[in-house]
Amino acid sequence: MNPSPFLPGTEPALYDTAALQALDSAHYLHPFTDFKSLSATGSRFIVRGEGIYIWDSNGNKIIDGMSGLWNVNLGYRRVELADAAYRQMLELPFYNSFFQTSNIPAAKLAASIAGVAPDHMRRVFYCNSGSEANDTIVRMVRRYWDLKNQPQRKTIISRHNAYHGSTVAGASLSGMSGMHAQGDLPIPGIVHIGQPYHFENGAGMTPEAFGLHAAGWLEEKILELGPEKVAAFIGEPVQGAGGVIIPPSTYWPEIQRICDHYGILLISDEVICGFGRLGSWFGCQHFGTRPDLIAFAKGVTSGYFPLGGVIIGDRVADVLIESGGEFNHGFTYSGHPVGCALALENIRILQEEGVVDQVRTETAPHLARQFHKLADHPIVAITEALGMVAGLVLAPSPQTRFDPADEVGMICRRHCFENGVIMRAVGDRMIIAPPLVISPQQIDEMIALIRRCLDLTHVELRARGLI
Ligand code: PXG
Repeated sequence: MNPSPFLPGTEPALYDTAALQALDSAHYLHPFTDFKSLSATGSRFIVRGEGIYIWDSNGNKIIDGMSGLWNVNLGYRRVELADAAYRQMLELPFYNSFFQTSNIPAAKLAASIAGVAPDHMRRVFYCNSGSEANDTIVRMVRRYWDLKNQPQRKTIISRHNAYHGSTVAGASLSGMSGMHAQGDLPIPGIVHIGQPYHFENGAGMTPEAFGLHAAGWLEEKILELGPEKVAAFIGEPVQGAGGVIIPPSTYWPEIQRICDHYGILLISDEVICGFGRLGSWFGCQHFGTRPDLIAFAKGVTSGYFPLGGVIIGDRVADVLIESGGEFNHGFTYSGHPVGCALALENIRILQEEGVVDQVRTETAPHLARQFHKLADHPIVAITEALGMVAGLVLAPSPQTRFDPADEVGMICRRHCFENGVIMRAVGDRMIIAPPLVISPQQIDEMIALIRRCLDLTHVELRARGLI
């Protein structure tokens, strides 16, 4: 009997990496990539995964400190997840949910998600990704206000440096200037306020005072636009792609108060935070907000299948349902039976193995303790951690910052990759989001590798005269 939940495998095969790179560069345009420069360097091929580890085509074993792309929460090679998909593929690989039909996994999963969501959220609308979830939300929010006879309430307020996806509406909701610059975004009716990044924007203020101050930017924007024109506010509980920006504890309660005061909808984009990442089922439960809509994707299937959706609170669902009339929106693969069967199994494992509680009570506190020890490193200005996400700022000294043009994050990221750990660089922030199943011993192994890579980065920055 194999005690590990991961399917045992043979040693990974070695591949002809150069041939794979040639193939890749001849035909495959990658997302968020400078095509020209990638074709000059060649891609790194990941060929296999097991637990928290992945292997590249040259046989290197690497700790996946980013859970794939914030999504492989149960780790790689979970046999039950693969089995659930296989069994459903044989039983019913596809049927649509359009013309008054349904399928068993889709209906069961909606109930299962309602069971872990906040009490007032009992309905689920499916799509295939986080971007589509947020596109769905834009349409749903506007439909809600139309049905409430307040069609002038169109504007959705988001934040700079937010990430809500890459479709036209998702990229518009996102607060990334580089994305807006391509394709004349944002679309009308989406505006942005500042992010609650204390280290960068809160000089001279305690985190608590800054949290209230940053939430106040929402109220200022509502008053500037006219409260009767504002439909909703959207935010990630912790900004992920923006660099693991963990807001002060005062921020979200004040945002909730402002939304309640002006009657505007609160949207929690839980594509990263949902399904246990912060040690709670959803980030809103950790921060104490009561959203009207939740966007989810990624961790719902631990990344084994593309599936996303929207969880809808009673305030919105009651109006959408009671008013009657068709909601003219949906996708071929809304409620895909294979993705839903896999997600059901994923949630069953999270529940039966107590993964979320284990993160909250055991592994996240351990990660925080170990990660904060990196703060003594000469090129680390601050460290922050919450649940299974953490970030640090690379800086020449606590009072100064590197020149963004020197791309120190990319230097550090390269050392990480070459030394067996994946960390993501966002400007001068180095971030991690390891699988929720990482053990305390594996956390120690990961932190030791990160320290080594910080040392190597330090040496390289000195050699380049950047310190
Ligand atoms: N909302 C949030 C909060 C996300 O993090 C999306 C929506 C869009 O999801 P899809 O499934 O459409 O990609 C995301 C996705 C990064 C990175 O570099 C992060 C994401 C996607 C790609 C890269 O950190 N998050």
